[in-house]
Parts: sequence; C-alpha cells; structure tokens
Amino acid sequence: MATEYHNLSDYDVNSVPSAKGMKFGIVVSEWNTEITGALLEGASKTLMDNGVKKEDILVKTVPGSFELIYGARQMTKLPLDAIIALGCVIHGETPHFEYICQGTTAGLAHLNATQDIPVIYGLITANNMQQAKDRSGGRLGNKGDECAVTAIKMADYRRNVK
Ligand code: DLZ
Repeated sequence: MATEYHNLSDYDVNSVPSAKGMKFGIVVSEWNTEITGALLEGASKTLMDNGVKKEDILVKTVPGSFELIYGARQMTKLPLDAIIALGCVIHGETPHFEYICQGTTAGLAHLNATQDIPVIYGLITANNMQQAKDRSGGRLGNKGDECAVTAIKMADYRRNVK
C-alpha cells in the first residue's frame, strides 16, 4: 500500500507490545532540518506515549542522511533495544539524490543483516519539499510516529524470538 493511502501516524495501540524498560537510540540527519526535526518530535513523542522514559531515548545528530549509517553503526555498540534512523533526501537537479538514497538504504539494510540490534528505516525520499512535509506531520501523518511503533515491535521481536 502506498503512503498516499495510509496515514503514517495511524496505528492500533493494542498491537503495540509493552515498551516498559526499553531503551532506544535515534540518529537524525541535519539536512532538511525542518523535516527531520518534525520526524524526531514524532518519534520521541510516540515512544513516550507507549511508555518509554525520556531518559531512555538517546538522540544524536549527524550532518546528512548518508552519515546515518555510521551514526547507527556506532549506536549498535550501546545497550539499546532498537535504533531509529531519521533523514530526508529531496530530489535536486543532479543524480546525487539517487546515490544518497541508494547508499543510505543499502547501508542501513546492511546493518540490519549484520548487527544484533534492529535499525529502523526512517528515510523520507521525496521529489519535493511538499511531499516531505506531507510525511512529517502533514496530511499523510508523520513517518517518525511509524518508525517509533516499528522500533517497539522490533525490539519486542528481538527479546522474544527463540
Ligand atoms: C549532499 C546532500 C544533498 C545534495 N542532499 C541531501 C539531502 O537532500 N538530504 C540529506 O540528508 N543529505 C543530503 N546531502 C548530504 C549527504 O547526505 C552527505 O551528508 C554528504 O554527501 C557528505 O557525506
């Protein structure tokens, strides 16, 4: 289902496991800070709405989305339950957009395949600023909220998978 048909902030509270005692890392990119700041706000609030203590959320910034890979990699060394990577890449005039999106996506996927802690993919890849606003607290909800719920579910999965 495309995001167009699904509000990113909607979730069934009954489907979210208890996040009591869980610790999360959020690594957030400074590029397009208006968008990434809104993603961070949404993710933090949704974690706390679901029982995570403010002091159990570690937030670190990196310069751009490409650096989310290293930022998240460093966090995998900490005693966290899941890591959320938040960034926003907006299409420009050159093919740079494709390289950043592909590189960041592949890097974060690689961490999921090789590290023990789930890394949640909170990268908005938009053709323009309006699309990014729509997905960071605008008409399509907030991808930060979606990432927070996903982080709790994956942290619970990690704790319980045998
Ligand atoms: C260079 C660049 C460009 C053009 N656009 C974005 C963007 O839209 N969103 C983003 O998060 N980062 C962008 N960057 C920066 C790269 O992610 C990275 O920080 C630099 O290439 C340095 O490694």
